[in-house]
Amino acid sequence: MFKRSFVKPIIFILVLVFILAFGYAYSNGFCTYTNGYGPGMMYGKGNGSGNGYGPGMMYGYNNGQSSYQTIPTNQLKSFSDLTGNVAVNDKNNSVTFNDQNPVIPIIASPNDNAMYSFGVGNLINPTIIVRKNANVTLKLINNDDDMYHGIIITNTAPSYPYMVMMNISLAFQYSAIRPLPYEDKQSKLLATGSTEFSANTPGTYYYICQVPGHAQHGMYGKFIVLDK
Ligand SMILES: [Cu+2]
Repeated sequence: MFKRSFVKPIIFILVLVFILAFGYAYSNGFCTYTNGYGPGMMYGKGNGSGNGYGPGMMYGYNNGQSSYQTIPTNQLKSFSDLTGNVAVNDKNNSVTFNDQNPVIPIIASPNDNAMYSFGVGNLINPTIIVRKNANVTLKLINNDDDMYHGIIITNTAPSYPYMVMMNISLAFQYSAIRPLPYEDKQSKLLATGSTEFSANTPGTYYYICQVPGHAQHGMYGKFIVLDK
């Protein structure tokens, strides 16, 4: 008798605590990361930098390099031209950046046949290769006309689930660019963002789009850091 009378209240309290906890988490962006993304949250609120993603933009998180610029759509080609000591190998679909300070321009959704893809040079989702300790400048441009795209370099190998951000870790500090808006057709502008990081640990990594479902649909490629 004594025991039984406590069961219902305890269940009630547990349910209440759950609801409150969920509500709190939701109001704070649903979920915090503990795997190196810093203060970012899913459905991130940004950090007040006012960079136009608006509240509730999925997977917004900032690593201190969150702003984006726009360039005229007709400058896509010059933006994405490969510069420096670069070897493009279309036989094995790889691009090797031999410089110590490589600039890697990546096009999200390079054409209508490759919406869920990245383009580097004229290759689709190529293996990107850099030297050990390269100081990489990663530049992303979103050429899509109706989807956001971002990029993260991760240790986590495919395959990727729909909610990919919950299931990956960041390969290098700052090796990510938050999702960029799609083309502004009226003003003919494309959004670009960039980040810099040190490829300080040789190994095989992957670059992926963190927007839900995109990596699952194949929006990723290999990223290799050579050991010399
Ligand atoms: Cu994407």
